[in-house]
Amino acid sequence: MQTEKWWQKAVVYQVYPKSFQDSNHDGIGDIRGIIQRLDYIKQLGVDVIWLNPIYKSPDIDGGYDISDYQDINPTFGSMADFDELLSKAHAMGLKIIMDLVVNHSSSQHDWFQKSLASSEPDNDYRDYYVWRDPVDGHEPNNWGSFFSGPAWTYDEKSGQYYLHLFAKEQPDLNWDNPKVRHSIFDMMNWWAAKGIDGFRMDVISLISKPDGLPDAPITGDSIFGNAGDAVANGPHVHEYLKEMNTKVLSKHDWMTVGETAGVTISEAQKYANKDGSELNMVFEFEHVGLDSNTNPALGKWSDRKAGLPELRENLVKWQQALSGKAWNSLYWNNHDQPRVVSRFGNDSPKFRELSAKMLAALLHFMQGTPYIYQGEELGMTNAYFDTINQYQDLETINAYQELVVTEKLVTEETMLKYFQSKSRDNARTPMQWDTSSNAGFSDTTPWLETNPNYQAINAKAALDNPDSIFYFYQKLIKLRHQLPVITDGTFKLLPDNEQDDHIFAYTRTNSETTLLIIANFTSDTITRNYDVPKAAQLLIQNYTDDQETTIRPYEVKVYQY
Ligand code: TEU
Ligand code: CA
Repeated sequence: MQTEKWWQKAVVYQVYPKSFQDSNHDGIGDIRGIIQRLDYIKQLGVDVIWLNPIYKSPDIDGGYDISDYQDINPTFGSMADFDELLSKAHAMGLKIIMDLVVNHSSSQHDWFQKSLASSEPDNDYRDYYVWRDPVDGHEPNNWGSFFSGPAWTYDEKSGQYYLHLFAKEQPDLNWDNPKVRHSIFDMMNWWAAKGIDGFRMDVISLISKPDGLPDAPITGDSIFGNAGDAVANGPHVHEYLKEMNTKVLSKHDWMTVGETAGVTISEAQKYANKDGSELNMVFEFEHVGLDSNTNPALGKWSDRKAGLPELRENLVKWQQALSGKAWNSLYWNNHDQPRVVSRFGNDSPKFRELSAKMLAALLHFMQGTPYIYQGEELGMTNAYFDTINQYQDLETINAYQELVVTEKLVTEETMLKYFQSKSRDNARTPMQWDTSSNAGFSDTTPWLETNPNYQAINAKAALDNPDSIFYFYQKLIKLRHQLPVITDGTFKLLPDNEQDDHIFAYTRTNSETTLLIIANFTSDTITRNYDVPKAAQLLIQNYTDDQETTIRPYEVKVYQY
C-alpha cells in the first residue's frame, strides 16, 4: 500500500455543529462557536475537522435535509462566518471537510419544488427525483423508509409517488439523470473554489437504485422490505463515482470518505480502491450493527451488548481484507451512534476512564484513518433519558410511534431502555466544556438536554488533569504522526487470541519495528504471558505501572520492539 497520501496519516475530529458551542444565546451551536473552540481542537492534535451539515435546511433530520447546497443555515451563521472558520482553521494547520448529502435533498429545495410543480414532459425538473405511478392503487414497491413507514409518498396533484429512503421531507435525487449529476458536480466545484479540503459523502452507497425498482426481501414480519439491502451498492454507483472523480475529485488534493451503508468487503475494495479512481476511503457499518436486535422487525433497537469475540472477528476481518487493497475509516462513534464508553466499555465511575482509554488505544493502533467524535476524547457517556419527550431525533420518535404506539411490538418501558442504548440523541447532547450552567455550551436552555454528568465529565477538568482521556488521545494522535508502522504495518491477531473472551491482542509490524497491543475488554483481572521481549519499550498504558502477565480490568498496554 502506498502510504504517501496525507489522509492516510491524518486523524479526523468530527464536529456536530448544533451541539458543539453556542455563541449567540439561542441554545443552538453555531459556526462562531466552532471558531471560539478551534484552539481546543488544535490542542488535541488532529489534522482534519469534519463538519456535519451546516447548509440551509428545515432541519427535519439534523440538517441532512438540505434546501440550498450553496448557503448556510442562518441558525448556524452566515457564509462570511464559514469563510472565517475556514481561513482560521487553515492558518492553524487544520483542514476542513464538509458533509455532502446528495442521495436526497430537502423537499424544500428549489429542485424538488420545481419537480412537484408538474408531471408534464416539458418539466425538466420532474426527472430530478424518482417518481412512479401507483401499482394496483398502492406504492410502486414494498420499500420501507429508514425512518419508519413506506419509502414512498403520494402526490395528489400528479397521482404519482416519489421515493424517499429516509423521511418524506428527504426525497431521493435521481442519479440516473445526467443533469442531476452535473448540478451536483458543479456545486462540489463551487465549494472546491472556496478551498475546502474534501467531503464526507452521506449514504453514497445508496445513490444508484436497482433497475426496475424491484421489491426488497422482507425480513421478519414487517410489511416493508429492507430498502437498505435492496438499494446499497446499486448497478451504477461505481460508474457515477468514477465520473465524479474525473469531474471533481481528481482536480483537488482532497480527502474523500464515502459513508457506505451496506458496504461489503468486496464493494469496499471498489469504492476505496488504491488506484484512486473513486473515493479515498469507506466508512463501514458492520461493527456497529453487531448489537442490533435478534428480531429483525426491531432493527437496531435493542439493549444487547456485542461480545468481544464477534466484535474482534469483525474488526480483524476488515483489517486483513483491505490491507494493500483499499482504505478504511476507524471509528467507534459519530452523530448516529451511541457513546462508545457506554456501548463497548463501562461507563461506571470506577471504569469509565480506563475503558475509554482501552477502546481508544485498541482502535487507534489499527490501519485506517481514525475519526474522533466530539466528546469522545472526554469519555462522554450516553444520555440516559427517562422519557420519550426528552428525545428530539426523528428516527427515535418515529420508531416509538411505529413500534410502541401503532404496532405494539414493544412496550414503552422496553423501548425506552433500547433508546438509552441506541438512540442517536445519545451522541448529540451538548458538548461538555466546564461546570458552569449548561456545561458551558450555552447560557440558555440547549435544544437538547445536557447530560447532568457534565459536573464531573467536561473539557476543563480534562485539560487540568495530565492523566485524562483527552491527553491519552493526544498521545495516540502524536504517535500516529511519528510512527509509520501505525499507518503501514502488517496487522496480525496474536495466535490463540481468536477464542479469548477477555483480551484482544494484536501486532503491527513493518521493516523497522513491531507494536504489540494488549487490551482487556472486561472488568476481570486476567493472567496471560505474551513473552514480551526484554528490550521492549512500553509506549502506552492506562495503569501507572506494568505487571507484565497480569492484565487488570480494562487495562491496555502497547509495547514497541
Ligand atoms: O446516516 C445513514 C444511515 O445509514 C442511517 O440509517 C444511520 O445508520 C442511522 O441513522 C443509524 O441509526 C446518514 C447520516 O449520518 C444520518 O445522520 C442521516 O440521518 C442519514 O444519513 C440521512 O441523511
Ligand atoms: Ca447559536
